[in-house]
Amino acid sequence: MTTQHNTKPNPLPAFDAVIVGAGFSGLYMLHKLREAGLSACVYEAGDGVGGVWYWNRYPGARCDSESVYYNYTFSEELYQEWTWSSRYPGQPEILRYLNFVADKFDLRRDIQFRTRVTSAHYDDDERKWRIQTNDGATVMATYFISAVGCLSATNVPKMKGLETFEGQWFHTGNWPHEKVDFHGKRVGVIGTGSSGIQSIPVIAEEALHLTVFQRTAQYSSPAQNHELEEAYVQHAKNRFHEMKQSMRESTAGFPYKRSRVSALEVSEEKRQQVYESAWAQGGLILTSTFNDLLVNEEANETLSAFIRSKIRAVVHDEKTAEMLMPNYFFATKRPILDTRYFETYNRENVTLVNVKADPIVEITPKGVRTEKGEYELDILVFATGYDAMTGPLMKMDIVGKNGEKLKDKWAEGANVKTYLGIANAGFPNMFMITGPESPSVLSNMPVSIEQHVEWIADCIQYIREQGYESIEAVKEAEEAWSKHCWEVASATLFTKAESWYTGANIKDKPVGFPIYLGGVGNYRQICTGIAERGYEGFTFQ
Ligand code: N01
Repeated sequence: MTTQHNTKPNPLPAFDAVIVGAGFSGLYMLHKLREAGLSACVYEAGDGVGGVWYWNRYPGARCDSESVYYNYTFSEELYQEWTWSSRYPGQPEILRYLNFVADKFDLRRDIQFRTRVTSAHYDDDERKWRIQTNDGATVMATYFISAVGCLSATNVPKMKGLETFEGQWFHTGNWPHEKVDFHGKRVGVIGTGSSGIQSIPVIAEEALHLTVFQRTAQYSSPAQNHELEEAYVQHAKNRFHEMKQSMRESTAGFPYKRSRVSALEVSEEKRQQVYESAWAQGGLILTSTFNDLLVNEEANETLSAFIRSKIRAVVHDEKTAEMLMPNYFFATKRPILDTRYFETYNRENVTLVNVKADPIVEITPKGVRTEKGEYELDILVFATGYDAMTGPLMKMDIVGKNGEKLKDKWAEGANVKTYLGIANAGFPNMFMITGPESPSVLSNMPVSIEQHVEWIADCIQYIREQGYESIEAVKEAEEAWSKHCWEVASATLFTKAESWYTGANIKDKPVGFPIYLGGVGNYRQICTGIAERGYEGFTFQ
């Protein structure tokens, strides 16, 4: 690992940049900074690259962005060299891809694995970050770059008695490397978000009995996953430049065409045809079938009702089907793609428990006790999600100028405020890749990651060329961005649901909407414009 020592005597190792996390974001950030001639060190808690794809090894884990679009596009050579096997890439394949990237660009030599950043404090005098890791080391860095991802702080709800459970328990986002054997076991899954809905059908096939503890019934549609034909992959490769441009200019980072038609301006028959066709096609396309599904309650209800009818048609037992009926606005919680999820409830070895009607009281040594009974279990799976977006950043003790803690800045009651989701007033030379108030989780992540990494690398280049030492977001610019973010979100139905998007899934977390919904293409233009105008909304020293 190359270190760059200051001219002033300094006993601590010093880097131009410290990057936290070796997932999609951290790997590309390292590559970009190296290209620009900077010394950089990546700290990664896992013992391999991959980020969420390193940790999420639960049964059935698969991405629901189509593989040919879920790629880096900064290198055409890389795009041409890698070939995906299925429409939606499985976790092992994505992990292989990220390892391939790390090897191709020789990234590992600047990554320190099995190391967590515990704190990052800005030294006002030195204008540098003092970064501590869990192995007791301290290093200095001019730039502190968070590449921690949006969904890496797992949420295991505090349930009375968990420590007394005599079986094994796991969280989907922190799954063991060894295969968990469900054969002959009584298994419980708490949670029916994307992770639960992907793992439930797979676990049900193996387990002696599966009990699903559902709090909120969810909309889910078939992924229609399948092996990819060589000709299809080749076609995607041939269209690399066109596809890259289209994704970068799009609303959500995919090269899909979005409808310009309202769901309410077509006949019932036409609407059903459109929904049936999207259903058969599979994937996230359902939300783009009409242009007002996410802003108009009546329009949304047409699609919500369509999905409910699909669930009813699949699930044989009426009582179970009723428990599975979602009643929020479709897609205001993260849309879910599944493979034979609702069919799973027709199996004799699967029981559904509605924990809204029959709440979990405690975990006992033998299993889960609800108000109405006890379910004996050998294995308990928490598919209970994440303290999203701010959670991974808050796990580190980040202290900016004048001793201000990021935790206090984003404290309870005060909505998160950032500038562009990239920077924070009071935290000079700190950058967040896909931070709160950027398009992040409501976009195709690699597209948004690349945009941030490239913007940050250009910004650092600018600072160096101009002979500045630091850059910092201006408070007023941050206020204005946050306000804009909220205005855009509140014109949609997204803010009406209780979801991890809003923070409602985490007890005592301030509820807001820290995702920019103005579209990936617009957002890119805004960020580029700000840079072109000499980094408007930032000050330099
Ligand atoms: O987490 P979630 P996830 N008692 O928060 C329930 C991405 N991802 O890991 O809805 C009982 O969505 C909770 O209930 P409720 C994707 O962006 C992508 O599944 O809050 N239940 C909910 O059912 C996704 O959206 C992929 O009422 C409790 C579930 O647990 C995000 O990660 C795959 C509870 C949590 O669902 C998170 O998905 C996997 C409690 N105390 C993940 N606490 C793909 O690309 C929580 N729940 C396919």
